[in-house]
Amino acid sequence: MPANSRDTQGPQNKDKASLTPHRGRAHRQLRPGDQSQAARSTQGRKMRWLPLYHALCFSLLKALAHTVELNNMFGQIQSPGYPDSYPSDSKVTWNITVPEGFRIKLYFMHFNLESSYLCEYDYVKVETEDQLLALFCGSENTDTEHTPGQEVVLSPGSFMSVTFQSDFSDEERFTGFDAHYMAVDVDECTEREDEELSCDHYCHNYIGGYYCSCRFGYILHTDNRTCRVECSDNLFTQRTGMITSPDFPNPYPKSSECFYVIRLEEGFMISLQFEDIFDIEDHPEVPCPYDYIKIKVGPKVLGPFCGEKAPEPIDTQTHNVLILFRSDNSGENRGWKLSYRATGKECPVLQPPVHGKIEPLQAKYFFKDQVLISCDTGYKVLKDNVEMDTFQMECLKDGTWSHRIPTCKKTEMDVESELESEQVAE
Ligand SMILES: [Ca+2]
Ligand SMILES: [Ca+2]
Ligand SMILES: [Ca+2]
Repeated sequence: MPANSRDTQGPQNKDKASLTPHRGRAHRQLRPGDQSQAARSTQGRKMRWLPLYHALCFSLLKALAHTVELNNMFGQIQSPGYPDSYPSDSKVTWNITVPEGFRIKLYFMHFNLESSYLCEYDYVKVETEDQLLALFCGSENTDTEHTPGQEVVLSPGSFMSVTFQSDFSDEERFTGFDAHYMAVDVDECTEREDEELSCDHYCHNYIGGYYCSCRFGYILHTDNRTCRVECSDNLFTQRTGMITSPDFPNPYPKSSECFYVIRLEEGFMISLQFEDIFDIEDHPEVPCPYDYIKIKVGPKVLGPFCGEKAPEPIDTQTHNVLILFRSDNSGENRGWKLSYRATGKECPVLQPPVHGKIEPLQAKYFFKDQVLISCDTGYKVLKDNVEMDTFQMECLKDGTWSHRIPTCKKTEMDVESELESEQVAE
């Protein structure tokens, strides 16, 4: 504190000229249009009062230094004694606090303080908890000292502290200041630079706050900022299919947790193949800390997968696959696309029975494939001593056929008619 540091230096040092010989008064003498000649003529008077000053110094300072807490949405701040000249050795701090979502606007209608190099003597200081916003002194702007003029001081947050300090003397009469403050709305929608606080889709400003909303089809996350999608319930039961991240190939939604289940009958085995476009937010050192895909295959979990290189094709060897895709609350990445295919075990190649045929005729048969055995004209399918026109067989999950292949037997009627024709021939 400038006042206190000077107080400890003893009365003989109280003369302003001797306090800061290198930059204070000396600097002043170098400035054109300076009033140091007049100042020097008053020094003798100042010196005579120094012992009295010394005696009264601390008690006076204590009596005049105080803090005022202000919590209104607007108000007025004036130097002590305003509009009369302010007293020496006076220090007042006004702590202005407005509600969250507001900032404080401060401006001056009148300003007349003693001028000094870098405002060492009398000044008005505007600051936040950790930041100096403005330092004013004098009655006109110079290269090193500033008066507020028409300037408006805005606090970045909802707190501002204004301190008025006068030193132990004045070279003439100064009338102090008259300032006004008011709470003004923070437009969070246009001023937010921090991505962590800005709205994902739409931002709505109002006096004292703001809120976010989402595009059609999205749900506002409980963070009240990001927009997620409902994607926890995707079931695939076809033998082949295509799965993508939501909105693919546009950037996938934030703060979402998607589940995709591929569920087929036991005996099928699912293989997965990622497409070329693969873009999931990653980190150069930590494996997939933000967004990732995990694939649950039986008791095993594959992944997490992220980055720009798609995973190799995956042969899961199971008929149940769960895919989890998770995104965090930031970033723009295009996502992923995969195709899956379910295949069963292969059954042995079938030889058609003599005088019979197999439909459909394929080079290979797999689980769930069905064939129909039928016989040539004049023959019937004989299976377990039962004659029939056709017989159906199926390739089972373990890679065997449901039945042994039947035979084709000449029909009774045809045997008789054959005999008859033989007799006719004789
Ligand atoms: Ca002064
Ligand atoms: Ca606002
Ligand atoms: Ca992300």
